[in-house]
Amino acid sequence: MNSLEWVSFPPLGDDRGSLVAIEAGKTVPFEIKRVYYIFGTQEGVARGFHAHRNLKQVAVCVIGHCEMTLDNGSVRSMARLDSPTKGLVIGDLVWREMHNFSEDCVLLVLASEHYDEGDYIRDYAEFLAAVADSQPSV
Ligand code: T46
Repeated sequence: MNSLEWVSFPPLGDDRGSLVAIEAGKTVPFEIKRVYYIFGTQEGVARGFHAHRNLKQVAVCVIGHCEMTLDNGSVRSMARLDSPTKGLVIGDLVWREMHNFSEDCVLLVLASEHYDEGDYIRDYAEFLAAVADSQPSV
C-alpha cells in the first residue's frame, strides 16, 4: 500500500447548504451491506487494532476529524479523515488503528459484509501470517 485509496463524494450544494449522496456500485466500489458510525470517542482513546479477512469498507468523517493508520503487512500509511466529501477505502487484510478523534468526530463506515466477529484478526502476528498465506509463493 504505497498510496492510500480515496473516493470522492461531490457535495450537491445550493444556497441552503450541502448534501452528499452515496450510491452503492457508483460512488462506492462494492455493494453496501452494512452502515455504522462511530461517535462520542473519548479524548486519548484509540480504536481498531485489528484486520479483517473478507471485508471492504469506506470510512468518511462526516463531522470533525480523526486519523487512521493502515498497514498491509509491509507498509504503514497514515491518513487524516477530516472531510465529509472524502472516503478512505480499506480493503481486505489491512490492519487499522484509529487515533486522535476530535470530540465532535462522527466517523461513518460503509461495509461490504454484515457484521461477523469471526472475520476479525485481533492479533498482529496472526495478521502477518494471514498476509503471508495470501501471497503467492515465488
Ligand atoms: C473497523 C473499524 C473502522 C457490532 O455489533 N456490529 C458492528 O457492525 C460493529 C462494527 C461493531 N459491533 C460491536 C462489536 C463491539 O462490541 O460494537 C462494539 C465495538 O466494535 P469494535 O470494538 O470492533 O470497534 P472499533 O472501532 O475498534 O472497529 C470498528 C469496526 O468493528 C471495524 O470493523 O474496521 O471500526
